[in-house]
Amino acid sequence: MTVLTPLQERKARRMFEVFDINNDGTVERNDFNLILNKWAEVVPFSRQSETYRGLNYLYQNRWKKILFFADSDKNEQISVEEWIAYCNSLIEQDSYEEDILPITCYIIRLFADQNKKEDFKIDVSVFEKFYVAYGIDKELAKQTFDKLDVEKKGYLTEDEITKYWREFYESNDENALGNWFFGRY
Ligand SMILES: [Ca+2]
Ligand SMILES: [Ca+2]
Repeated sequence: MTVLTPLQERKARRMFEVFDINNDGTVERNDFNLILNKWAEVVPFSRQSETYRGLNYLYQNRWKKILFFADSDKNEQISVEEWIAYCNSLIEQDSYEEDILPITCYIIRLFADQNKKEDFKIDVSVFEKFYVAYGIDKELAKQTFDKLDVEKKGYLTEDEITKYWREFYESNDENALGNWFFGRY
């Protein structure tokens, strides 16, 4: 069994902190509902929309999988220890593309559709919305965006975002820029 390196564990803890959006010390279904409602607010889209139903479906599936694989004591809450064990198994199974990528692409495309652009560019204002949806300080969004926009283009592409997210999720390289995906780690 692989064990997370200290760097990977630090990032797993940061991810837990981000997903525990109501800050009650566990990740539970309600955190995902709150995140979904935040998306509805910041994108925005209505709670009666197809978009809401689509994203809700992805989140509920994700939550069911998390419960199944991570909730060892079956209390429908994920403790930080359960989360870390879960992240460990995700890396072992190399499941980024199956578990994580679909929701990310769905969200990026929400912004793309809204702007009617095919090759969507994520500028700092959209990046700030990502952070607001996860309850992270906007100021940190700007600092992080500047770090990630290495070529100083003023935008990030979908490919760059998904590459950084993947690095956050699984990289063991201290110098990987994606480590900063959620502002700090
Ligand atoms: Ca929580
Ligand atoms: Ca539990």
